[in-house]
Parts: sequence; C-alpha cells; structure tokens
Amino acid sequence: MIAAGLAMAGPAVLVSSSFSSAAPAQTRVPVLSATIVARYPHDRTAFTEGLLWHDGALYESTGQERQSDVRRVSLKDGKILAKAQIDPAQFGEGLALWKDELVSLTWHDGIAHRWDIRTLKPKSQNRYTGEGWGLTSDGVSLLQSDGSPDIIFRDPVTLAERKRVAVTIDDRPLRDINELEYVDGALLANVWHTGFLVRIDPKTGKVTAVVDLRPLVAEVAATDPEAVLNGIAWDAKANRLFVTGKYWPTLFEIKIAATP
Ligand SMILES: [Ca+2]
Repeated sequence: MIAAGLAMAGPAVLVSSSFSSAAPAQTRVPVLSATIVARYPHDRTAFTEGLLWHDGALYESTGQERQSDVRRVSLKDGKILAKAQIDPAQFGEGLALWKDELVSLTWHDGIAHRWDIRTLKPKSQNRYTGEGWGLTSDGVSLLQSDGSPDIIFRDPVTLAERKRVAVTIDDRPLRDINELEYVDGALLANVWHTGFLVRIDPKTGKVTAVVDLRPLVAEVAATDPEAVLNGIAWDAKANRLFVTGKYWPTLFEIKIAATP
C-alpha cells in the first residue's frame, strides 16, 4: 500500500477522499487544533494498533507477526504491567472493551481474541470476514474499521455484522479509517498515514471535524515511514484524551479545541 504523500505544507492543508491530494479550504468541516496537556513515555517497540483506557490503566494491542500482544500499561512510566501474546503467525489489530473482556482483532486471519480484562488470559475467539483494523464500542455494538470507509457495527458477543456506515467528508468517502475511540456520542478515528484525527457522527458517517495533530507528528519526528499516528484512548471519568503512534516514544494527553 502506498503512503499518502501528506501535507507538511500549509497550515490548513486538508483532506480529500484519501487525505493525500487535497488543497486547503476544500473541506467544509472545521479543522481543529489540539493542545498538549501532558506527555508520558510510550514503548518505542510497540506497533500500536489499539488503545483504550479502563480503570486506571491503558490497554494496548500491538501488531506485526511474532510481535503482537495485548498489554496493560502504566500511564505514568509506560511500563508493561501484564501482557498476553497473540499467536506469532497473526498480526494483531484493534482493541475494544466489552463488559469484563477485551476483544482484539487480527489483520488478515479473521479471528477476534477475547481476553479476561483482569488476568489477560484468553477466553474465547470469534470469526469474522474481511480485514481487521480498528475497534471500539459505543456500549451497544462493537464498531470496527477495515481500511475502507466503512464502520462495521458488530454484535459484541458473536461479532455478527449488524450494519455498516460509510465515512464521508464533504460527501466523499474517506478511506483508511484506522484506530477508533467512541467519545461522548462521537467516533474519533485515526486516518492511516496522516497526522489527522477525524470526528465522525456514527449515525450518518459524516465527518464533523478534523483534528490537526501534525505538531505531534513533527515533535516525534519518526524516521520509519510506518511509525504513524495511531491509537486513541478516552478516560471518560476524568475527561482525558490520549493519543500515540506506532513505535512512538511518547504518549500525549491532548485537549481538542472547541469547534469554532
Ligand atoms: Ca481506541
């Protein structure tokens, strides 16, 4: 797959169907900045595919064959508190919480693993069709991305598909939707190989705002082209939003500017 030749140009550079070739002011949705509230260490060997916050800790899933796992991570020092290895032949992907289980996807294997949130012991597996990318929960369904514009709503127990909604920006499909986080009725998503998050109305798929996190990308200054912004976690109790990237040394707490 081809990395989008994004956008280190002007400050308002945006966002078309692929984020790769758009000019400024082509989008009608607000472009929001974010302020950095805090920085924490992040495992620079973690190829971050899923991130969430639960009960005082981060949970993270990582990718790459032979290096995929699901882990509980201490926020303040980035230390791995517990870890469950995924089959070395599988490439781990998105991560969501459902009741007392973590559900983690695999990229090409069509297998979702279910883990006990306390022990990180494997409990069961589900099968699904297609690629696994990001995963989150709205409290009713698991919401999954697969690299296309589609958000797939799945039964959280069986992973059977309930419906799908295509993400659009300015009425055009937006593909490469990657890691996801459900925040107060909206869906935040990474867009693969970009320095932007998008905020999506999960009912319609419409992008309602773009969040420009290119200053974080610039600060990290990764040299590996796959070390992209990926991973969003929401601490609903304390209203804290965390973001990081694949192989990034830093996890950021950020605050998104209000919609103008
Ligand atoms: Ca997430």
